[in-house]
Amino acid sequence: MNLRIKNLVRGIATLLGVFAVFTAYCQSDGDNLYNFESNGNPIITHKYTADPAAWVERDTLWLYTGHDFAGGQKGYKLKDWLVFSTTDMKNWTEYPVPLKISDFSWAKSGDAYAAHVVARNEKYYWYVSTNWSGIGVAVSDRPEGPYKDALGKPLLTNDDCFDSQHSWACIDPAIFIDDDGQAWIFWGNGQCYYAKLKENMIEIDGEIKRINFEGFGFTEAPWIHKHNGKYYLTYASGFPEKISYAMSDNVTGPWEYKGILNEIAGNSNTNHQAIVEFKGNPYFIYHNGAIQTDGSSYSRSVCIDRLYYNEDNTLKRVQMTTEGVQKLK
Ligand code: FUB
Repeated sequence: MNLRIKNLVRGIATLLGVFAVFTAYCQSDGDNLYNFESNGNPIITHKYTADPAAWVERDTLWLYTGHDFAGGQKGYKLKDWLVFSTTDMKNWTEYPVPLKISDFSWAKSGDAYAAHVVARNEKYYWYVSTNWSGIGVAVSDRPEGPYKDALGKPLLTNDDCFDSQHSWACIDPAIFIDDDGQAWIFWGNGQCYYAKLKENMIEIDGEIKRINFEGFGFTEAPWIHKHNGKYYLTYASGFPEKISYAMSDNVTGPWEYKGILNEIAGNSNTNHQAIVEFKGNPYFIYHNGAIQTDGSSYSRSVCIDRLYYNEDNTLKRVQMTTEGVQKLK
């Protein structure tokens, strides 16, 4: 065979090899992906999932959750966080465990409490609460991870919660990136705090402030979103928790209390909401204790229902359903 023919044959063989690997990759889900369909609420029934946060990117909704232990627990026991994705709200993929509390060497508390993931500058940042060890941030190049501690120390600690005395005050981070590109972090238990994040997403920029307004019965789980130019602060109030909300024309307030958004979520003391719009539909994502009767508050399950606005931009009270949301086309 002359050299030209040899090179041609080698080129075709390489192309065929690449094609074969590519085809195998597309056909297999990989050993570590788990595909399932949701049949109403709770949407995930093979594991206990809590404290949802969601992020929408192109045609995919990414769902990040905490991971409760099975029934009969006497307190919140969570050691890792989980990640799921969907393109139609019915068919879901679960990825390998992307982040564990043990990935934060400084988190002596060992509690993988509520978290929030956002994307910025082609990286994904996972803000986690650890109960009394503070709020940390992990980073990855891909939404599904794996993630690595970005700082090697907490981003925020109890010292930053200047008006709080209890050990679990520095929890439940919620990130909001405004239309002008400024990223904000909100967090707290009992008292609600907020601050700017620097462009690098791993440093606080300037002063930490506390939110307060008439009617603000804040327990935990702040979440900020924007709709039609209005800012919405949703949060857990009371205990057992309902989700309440306030509105403002600015991300820094002043806030006006608007009422209850979601009632106590059956069989769970906590409720922890996330609000996102996906393919034109606003969704209210939360957890309840519906799967197992001896699990209740400590073996929770993520649910999704629709969120609706009134004409004046206020929110209609959420109707929690067992049917859940419809499959998207
Ligand atoms: O999952 C532990 C804690 O329970 C979260 O940090 C709170 O929001 C509540 O859901």
